[in-house]
Amino acid sequence: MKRKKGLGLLMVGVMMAGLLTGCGGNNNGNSGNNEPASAPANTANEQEANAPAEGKKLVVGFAQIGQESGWRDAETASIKETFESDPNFELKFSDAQQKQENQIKAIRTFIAQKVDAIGLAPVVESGWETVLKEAKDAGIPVFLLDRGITKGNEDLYTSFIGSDFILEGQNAAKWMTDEFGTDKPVNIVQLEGTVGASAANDRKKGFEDAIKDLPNYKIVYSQTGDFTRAKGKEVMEAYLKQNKDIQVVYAHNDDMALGAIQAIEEAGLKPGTDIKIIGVDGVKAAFEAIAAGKMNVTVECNPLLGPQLKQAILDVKAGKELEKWIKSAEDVYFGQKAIDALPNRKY
Ligand code: GZL
Repeated sequence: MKRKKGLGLLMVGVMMAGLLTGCGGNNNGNSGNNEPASAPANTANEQEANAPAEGKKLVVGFAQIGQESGWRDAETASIKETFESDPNFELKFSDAQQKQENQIKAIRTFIAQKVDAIGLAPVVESGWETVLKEAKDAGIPVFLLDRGITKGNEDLYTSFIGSDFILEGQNAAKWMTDEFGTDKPVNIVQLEGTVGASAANDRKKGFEDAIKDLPNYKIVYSQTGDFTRAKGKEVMEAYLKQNKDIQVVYAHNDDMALGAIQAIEEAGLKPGTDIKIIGVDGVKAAFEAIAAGKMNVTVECNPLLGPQLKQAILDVKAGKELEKWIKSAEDVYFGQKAIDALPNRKY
């Protein structure tokens, strides 16, 4: 361990020199073109400085959830691009197909392979204590990406890199109350994300807390669509068969919102006009739906977290103290602002 650490530190020192001289990467996702400010390309001598020192690369194991949404695919692309394009890193990537037991298995494999760092996007909040304790006992730093785990386990991971889901829910509610005011009845269908996921729990909490003292706002139906377009459509179809007197759909991600739009059209109603559509993520298809008048707002949640994960790993290997929560900076897009941003959206 000593030798590895020594080597690791030596190489990181070399890389840090390269990083400090070469790239001014930024540490938070930003709105507008939804790309973190790209670092200038390395010049020849910076590439030299970044060249892997003798000995091993930093090996990173990433336990990804799956491929349930456009957002998830964008996050996977960001992680792969970040680590596979850097000769100082080796990425071991696993796709759990939405199953927590597969993520736990992947983490155990990474521990057995003695990786230098583990990244995890926890599909649900609970059930991680045992395996993350095994990683801690093995001296391997764990970084949570995009979703959190049950509170009280902060000692089991180095940092959480991701968004403020409660704020996202509040921003969704704010758009709605700005749009409708408070003096007329507003019936809402809420399409919830994956049961038990922090993104779903907190987007629900932020939204519902924001309207709990507004008697005219009623959530008439709330059901999980598991963050997928197909399920979002299915849930919306079933509900419209029993009641069409709704004014808003609040979907915990854009993919479910896009599925609901299809169901609303097939029921003979006009999404975006008869029923206002609120999504979260900021995927390109949502911007296109807003431009087409079929969707009203998307609350951005930045998936381009690869650069932040890499920087966090380098900082820890260089002995730096990290924030427990490395937050993404995000925005809310509707109307002309969404139309103007569409050409620059990268995911
Ligand atoms: C948010 C992420 C969520 C996205 C969904 O950080 O966990 O999971 O909002 C994705 O699109 O499925």
